[in-house]
Amino acid sequence: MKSSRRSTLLGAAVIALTAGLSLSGAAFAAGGTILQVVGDIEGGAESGQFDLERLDTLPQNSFTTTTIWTEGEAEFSGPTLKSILAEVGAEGKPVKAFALNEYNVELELGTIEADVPIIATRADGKPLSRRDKGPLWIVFPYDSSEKYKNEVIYMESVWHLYKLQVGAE
Ligand SMILES: Nc1nc2c(c(=O)[nH]1)N[C@H]1C(S)=C(S)[C@@H](COP(=O)(O)O)O[C@H]1N2
Ligand SMILES: [Mo]
Repeated sequence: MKSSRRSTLLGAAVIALTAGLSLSGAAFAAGGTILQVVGDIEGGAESGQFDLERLDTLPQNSFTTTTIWTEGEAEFSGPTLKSILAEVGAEGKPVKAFALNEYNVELELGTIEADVPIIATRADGKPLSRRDKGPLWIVFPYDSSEKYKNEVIYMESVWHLYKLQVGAE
């Protein structure tokens, strides 16, 4: 009795430790949903659930740029925002981006181009950790044009992105 209780406690401790580690690290790569697209989408609620693997199957873009929030250049890569919206039948509809820290912003439709922005899944080929504004970050090629250096674009550069809400609320 005593020893089985102890092993139960030990098991609970191991589970708690594992859960703690997975929250802090790159464990999101293990297959869970990292982006939810909700609202006015086609194909039902499941069609709006994206894990990293599914994001990797969508049309990708990558570019090297500095950002006003990070040091030095990095090559950001990930699916285009447009390809995600197309995937769920949400192109041309209003879309609001939500961050884990409760920040949210309505995206101006005119800023969503064919290849830009991307939902960056990686910087220099490595998954973005929370410390690097991951696991997902809406990134524009800031250095490539003056049109990507303004407050609207900066506002839309949502890091810790986890949800896109499609359609009017
Ligand atoms: N997750 C998240 N992304 C965010 C924000 C935020 O608070 N949280 N702020 C936005 C705004 S309003 C701007 S202008 C830019 C710049 O934020 P900064 O004030 O930290 O430079 O990041 C954008 N992305
Ligand atoms: Mo801002």
